[in-house]
Amino acid sequence: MMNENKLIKSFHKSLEAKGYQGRIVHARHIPDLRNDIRKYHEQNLLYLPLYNEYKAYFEFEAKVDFAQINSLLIIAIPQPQIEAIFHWNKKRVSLFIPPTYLHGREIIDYMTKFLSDIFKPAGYNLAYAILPQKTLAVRSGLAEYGRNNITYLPEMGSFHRLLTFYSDFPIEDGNWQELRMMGLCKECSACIRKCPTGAIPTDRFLLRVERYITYHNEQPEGVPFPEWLDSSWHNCLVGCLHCQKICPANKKVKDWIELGPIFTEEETKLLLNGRTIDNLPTETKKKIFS
Ligand code: B12
Ligand code: SF4
Repeated sequence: MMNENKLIKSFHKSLEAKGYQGRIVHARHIPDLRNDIRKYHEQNLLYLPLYNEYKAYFEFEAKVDFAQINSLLIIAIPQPQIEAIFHWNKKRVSLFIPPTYLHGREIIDYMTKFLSDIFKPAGYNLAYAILPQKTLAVRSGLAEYGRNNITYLPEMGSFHRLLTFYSDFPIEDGNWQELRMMGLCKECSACIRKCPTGAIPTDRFLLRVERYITYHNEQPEGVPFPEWLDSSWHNCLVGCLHCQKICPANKKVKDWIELGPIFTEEETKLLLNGRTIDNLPTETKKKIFS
């Protein structure tokens, strides 16, 4: 146990040195986690097309190539917004990409190595996990829910990415809590009032996914926006930031913006004309991929 305690300390210290946060929970809560989603599905409260789309996350199977899963490691990493700049009719137009949309694969690879460097030398294994992470983050005590159903941490607000790993690292049971809403939300309804589509209900906590701007703008090319979605409500290149930008718990992070690609007037024109990526000049292609 001595060595395990040392590893837990090293885990927290290494994360904190990077500005990250993490928790380790006992694997016996895996069925509880599944049940946290199943119970809403059984009451028909989850939007069925979305449920089916993300079934692998909600009805997740814990498969790893080591003998036994003993714990779940959940990590939160701060993430900025990215500003992409376009030029149109001699004007500069900034379009934002919300936190967590970019570089997902690189961050998973980076964190796999980061955590392996801590746990592998002691003989423990790790595997990236696909499961409902907001629920796990709140159950583990790492985060709290905002009314907008997004998770919040004190220093990062909602501008973070969650990552989960299965491990055979043994942990004593203890970190499993009731789902918790941020204290700040008790006296606040800014996100409810700001959301133009009414996706954040007042009669229940669970969001109305079918009203999300994000749900609709993440649909593949060719799927039209519903008629009720007013085009003036769009506020990002993809996703939505209405409720996160207005939120007082994001005061410290809401202006954290990193500069992304800058598209010239000519490039913007090509994109608006629907030119496919394969038929774009090499320089423009590079910007798109970045
Ligand atoms: C499916 C999904 C989507 C779907 C559906 C969203 C949804 N609400 O389910 C779509 C495509 C629409 C989407 C949109 C977005 N997503 Co998304 N999405 C996911 C995914 C894959 C699963 C989420 C999930 O578990 N949904 C199931 C629902 C039922 O769970 P829930 O929303 O947590 O609901 C819980 C609460 O309502 C709670 N509850 C019920 N009653 C009560 C009562 C009280 C008092 C309390 C406290 C709690 C409570 O119980 C429910 C179940 O536990 C995760 C990645 C992952 N692996 O987890 C990313 C993830 C949640 N998404 C993320 C992000 C950033 C977004 C967007 C903000 C992107 C954007 N800027 O536009 C939006 C906004 C989403 C929102 N407001 O919820 C991040 C969240 C980071 C964060 N800080 O929370 C994640 C974790 C991805 C990541 N790796 O970082 N997403
Ligand atoms: S805007 Fe207010 S109610 Fe909504 S999540 Fe933030 S603090 Fe909570």
